[in-house]
Amino acid sequence: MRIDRIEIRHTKMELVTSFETSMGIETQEEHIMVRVDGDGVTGWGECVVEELPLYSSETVQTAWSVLRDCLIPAVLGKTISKVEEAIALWTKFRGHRMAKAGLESALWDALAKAKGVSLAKMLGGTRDRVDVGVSVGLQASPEALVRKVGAHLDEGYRRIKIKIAPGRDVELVKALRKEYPKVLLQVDANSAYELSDIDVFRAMDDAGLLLIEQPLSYEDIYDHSKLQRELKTAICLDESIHSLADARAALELNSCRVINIKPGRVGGFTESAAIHDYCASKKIPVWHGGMLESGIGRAGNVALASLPNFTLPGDISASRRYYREDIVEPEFVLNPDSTLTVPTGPGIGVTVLMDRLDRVTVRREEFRHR
Ligand code: NPG
Repeated sequence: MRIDRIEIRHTKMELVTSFETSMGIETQEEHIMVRVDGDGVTGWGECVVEELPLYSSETVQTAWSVLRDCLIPAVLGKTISKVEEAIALWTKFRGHRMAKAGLESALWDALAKAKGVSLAKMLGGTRDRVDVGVSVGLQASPEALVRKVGAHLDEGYRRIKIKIAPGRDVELVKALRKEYPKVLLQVDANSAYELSDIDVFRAMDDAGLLLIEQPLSYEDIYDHSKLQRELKTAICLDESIHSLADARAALELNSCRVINIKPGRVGGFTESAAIHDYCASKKIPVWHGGMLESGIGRAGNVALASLPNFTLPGDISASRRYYREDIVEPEFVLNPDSTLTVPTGPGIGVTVLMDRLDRVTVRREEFRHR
């Protein structure tokens, strides 16, 4: 496929409900949608950067400039038959994994469409439905959290993740366990604690949690190994894992027993699949994280989560949980067994609704090969 044209769009989409974590409160999501055209096919990808460097060091502005000045010039006008060939053209640029993942996912979609196969199939997916859960932000009180979780259980979600932050942790787990002793429950600290806070985690170690996600620094692997040694509950790393090399270090140091995979955080589906395969070889389960994606990113996430070692439910909820109107059709709906159906059409298998995409686009830039 010859890459003739690439377009990037900065989008702003209002969330149905605000989302509070230890990093702050979000009411809308700003991402970059990437469109690639070549040989009569169009591929779409979503770059999951945010307005401010709170979760990752990348932002909409940094990703925009790296896409415009480095990644797009590296591939525009080139002919590629595999995504690896595009990666080889930009691999000299260090970091900026979310920017790379946005462009890489659009290329995966375009190449899968050119071949007439689904992205899930092209990535090596083996399931037609993927287990999913819901990630619940910090609420005003433990009672409000219990009510919110109850509402999600009523919707059919069978796995609940809650956000914790210093001072808003053990009592939340206790309140939920009192009301829902058996529900599949996990907590996510988004790097808000230090090793000296170990008593917080000891206090929830008998709560039957599936896992404790990213308790310590977003740059740490070593201290997590010390914490994991002291706990029965599995630690899962998210922010600390940027690559296969990080995953290897984490598993060799026994820093965690589970890994969260987000293509944006690790630079794309290719690196995600490599981490997935490595974890499978070490009998370490993985699950798919979420970055409040629109239907474009969600479709890619569902495809990736259909690989066999994604054995824990992902943070990939139904479209309605995030946005009143998604920008793709069909939108993603929750099946009664707490799964989402993996699209089977070519590429990401959903259609981008251009009028809706136009309404949420605040800036657009187009690059053509001449
Ligand atoms: O369902 O997409 C989802 C949200 C899952 O909790 C979720 N994401 O830390 O994993 C996280 C968190 C997040 C969301 C982080 C947005 C950064 C931005």
